[in-house]
Amino acid sequence: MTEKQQQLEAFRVNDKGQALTTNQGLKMADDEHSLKAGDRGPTLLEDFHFREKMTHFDHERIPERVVHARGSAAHGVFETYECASDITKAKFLNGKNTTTPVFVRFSTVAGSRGSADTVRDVRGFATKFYTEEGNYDLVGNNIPVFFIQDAIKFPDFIHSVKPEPNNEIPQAQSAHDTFWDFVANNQESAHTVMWHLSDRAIPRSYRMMEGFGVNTYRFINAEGKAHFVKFHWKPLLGVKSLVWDEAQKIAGKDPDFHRRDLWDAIERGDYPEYELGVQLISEEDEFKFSFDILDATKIWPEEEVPVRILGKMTLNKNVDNFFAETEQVAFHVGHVVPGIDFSNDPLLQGRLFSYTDTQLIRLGGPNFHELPINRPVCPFHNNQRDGYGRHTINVGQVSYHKNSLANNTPRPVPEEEGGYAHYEEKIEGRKVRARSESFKDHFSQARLFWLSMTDIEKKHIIDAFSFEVGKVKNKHIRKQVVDMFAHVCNTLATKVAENVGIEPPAKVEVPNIQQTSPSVSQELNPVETVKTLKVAVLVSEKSPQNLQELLSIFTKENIVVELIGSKQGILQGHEINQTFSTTASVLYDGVYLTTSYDDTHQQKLADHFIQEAFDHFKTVGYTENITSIQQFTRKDGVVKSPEAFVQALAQHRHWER
Ligand code: HDE
Repeated sequence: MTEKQQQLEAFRVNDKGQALTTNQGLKMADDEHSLKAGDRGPTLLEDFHFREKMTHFDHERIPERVVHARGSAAHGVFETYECASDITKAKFLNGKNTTTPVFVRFSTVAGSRGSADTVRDVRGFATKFYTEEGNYDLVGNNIPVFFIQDAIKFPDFIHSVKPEPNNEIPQAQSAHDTFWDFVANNQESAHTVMWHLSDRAIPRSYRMMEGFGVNTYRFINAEGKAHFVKFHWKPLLGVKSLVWDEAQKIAGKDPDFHRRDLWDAIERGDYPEYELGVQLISEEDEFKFSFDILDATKIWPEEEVPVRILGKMTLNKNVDNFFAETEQVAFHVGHVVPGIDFSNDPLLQGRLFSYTDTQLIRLGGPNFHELPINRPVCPFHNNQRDGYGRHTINVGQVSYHKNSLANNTPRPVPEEEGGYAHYEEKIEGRKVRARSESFKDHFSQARLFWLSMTDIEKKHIIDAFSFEVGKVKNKHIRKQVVDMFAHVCNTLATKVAENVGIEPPAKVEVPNIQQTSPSVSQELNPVETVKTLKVAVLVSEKSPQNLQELLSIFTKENIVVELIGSKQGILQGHEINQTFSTTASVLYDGVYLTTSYDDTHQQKLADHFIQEAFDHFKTVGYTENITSIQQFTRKDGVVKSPEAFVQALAQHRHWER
C-alpha cells in the first residue's frame, strides 16, 4: 500500500452491516416515514431526521468544473527508471526506482459533467504526485499545444466553445458558430485547431493517448543550473483513436465509454502504463529556435529536441468514491516542488492564478487542501487558520510569524535544506499590454503538422473540417475559416470549401516549411499490440463445439472477449455476455463470427454488426463457411482463422479497404 493509500484508509468508511443513524450518531427506528400529525396529516417541523436527510440532499451538488467538468480518475504509482539529478533536484525524480504515489484525472474540456466521453475534444491528463516534498501537479492535455497564447483570452475562448449562451446548444461540441467565429478571428488558434480536427481528439481510450504538459516549465538541479522543460506522457499501449462515425455512435450507445474502459481495465488488472519524458532546452539556447519556446501554440519538434524518458507511471487502483476523490481533487499548476519552476509563458502565468481561484468557489473555501484526496503525504505547517470546513485543530496560541512564543516556528527552511526558492531569473522591461513579435507566426507549425500527417490522417482532418464547418450556419464564418486555413494548405482549404459550399479561397502564400515532424503522426508511430483490445465473438447453438479453444487463443494474448448472441444464457459452458440489443459493434475493436443465425431478424442484426465493424476499418474474423461474410472476404483485415485474426487485430485499423 502506498503512503497515500495508507493516509486515505483513515478516512474510508464502510456502511455495510451498520445501524442507520443520524449524522449525530443517533440510531433511528424508521427511515421511511416522515413524522406526521396523524396517518394522513401534515409533516411536523420537529422531524429532525427528515430535515437532516432532506437538507443534506438539497446541498449535495457543488459547481462542476468550469472546464474539464467531465472526468474520470485512478490511483497509481510513478517509478523512476534512472536518476535525473543532473537536470532537476526534485526528489521524486532523483534516484533509480524511486516510487511516488499518484492520482490521475482524465477529462474532456467543453462538456458538462454528464456529457458523453467520445466527443471531439481535447482530453485533460492531470497528475498529482504525492511526493515527500509536497504535492506536485502536472496538469496536462493529450494535445501538446493550446488554442491561445495569453491567459487573458481563456474566458473568451471557453465561452466560444461552450454551448451558446442563448439556447445552451450544442453540448460538448465545437461544431458550432461561436467556436469557429473565435477561431477565424483569433488566428493563433490555427495550429491547435489542426490537432483538434485530427484523430487525437477522438481517442480510443484514456489508456491509449499521450499526455503533454503543454506549457514550458523550468528544471533546476542542485547546482542551480536551469533548463527549460516540456513534459510528455507516452502510453505503453501506443496512441489509438476512434473513427468519427464510431465516436458519434458510441456517444449514444455508451456515453461512459472511456470511463468504463478505464475502470474495467484496472479492475481486470490491466493496469494502464505511461512513460514520463522531458524535452530540455538549456537557458543559453533559449533563442536558437525558429519559434519562441515560451509560446504554448508551438511544439518543440521531437526530432529537434529529443524526449528523455525518466520513468513509468502505472494506474493500479480505482477510486472508492467518485465524489470524494475524482470530483474533489484539486489540481493546480502552481503545486510544485524544489527543482521545478515556471517560465514566463503567458498562458502558464495566467494558469498560476486561475486554478486555486476556481477551487475556492468549487470546493467552497480555502481549506480544500484538507480534503483527503488533496492532502500531501508529508506534514504541512503554517499560520493559516480558520475558514469554511476547517478540519485541523491547530493547538497553541501562536498563529503568526515572526514570534518568540513558539520559538519562531513554524520556521522557513533554507534552500540548501530543501526549502523552495524561486529561480532567480533576471527580468527587465516595460510594463506593456502587448505580445512579443516572436509569437506572431501562427501558420508555420500548423503547416508542419499538416505535412507530417499520412494520407489517411489528412483525409480525417479534411472530413473533420467539413463536418465542423458544415455545421456552422453563418456563411461568412465558413468563408473566413476556409480563407484562414488556406495559409496552412491551399488544397486542404479548397477541399473544405467545396464540401461546405463556399467559393475556394484566393491563393495565398503558405509558410516555407520543408521538413516534417514524423513524431506527431499516430500512424507513423504504431505500437502493434492486441493487449486489452476488446473483441466481440458472435455465437449461437450452431457455433462449432471448439469455442473454448478459440477463446483461449484470444485470452492468451490478453484480448478482452465478449460473447454476443441472439439471447443471453450459457453456451458450451461460457456465458453469452451480450445480445444484439444490449451491445453494439462500435464498442469493440474487432469482431469474430462463428455462426450464422436461423432467425432472419437476428441474422440482419449480425450482418449490421459486421458491416459496421467493416466500415470502421476493424478486423473481422470468421471460422465457418458463413455465407453472410462472403461480400467482405478478400478485403484487407477480413481473415479466416483465430491466429490470423490476432495478427490482423494488432494493426487496429485497416485503412486500405
Ligand atoms: Fe486548465 N483549467 N486552464 N488548461 N485545465 C482548469 O481548474 C485554465 C490549460 C487543464 O482534472 C480549471 O480545477 C486557464 C492548458 C486540465 O481537475 C481552471 C488556462 C492545459 C484541467 C483552468 C488553461 C490545461 C484544467 C477548471 C489558460 C493543458 C482539469 C477546474 C491560461 C496543459 C484538471 C480546475 C482536473 C482545469 C484554467 C489552459 C489543462 C478554470 C486560465 C494549456 C487537465 O482553473
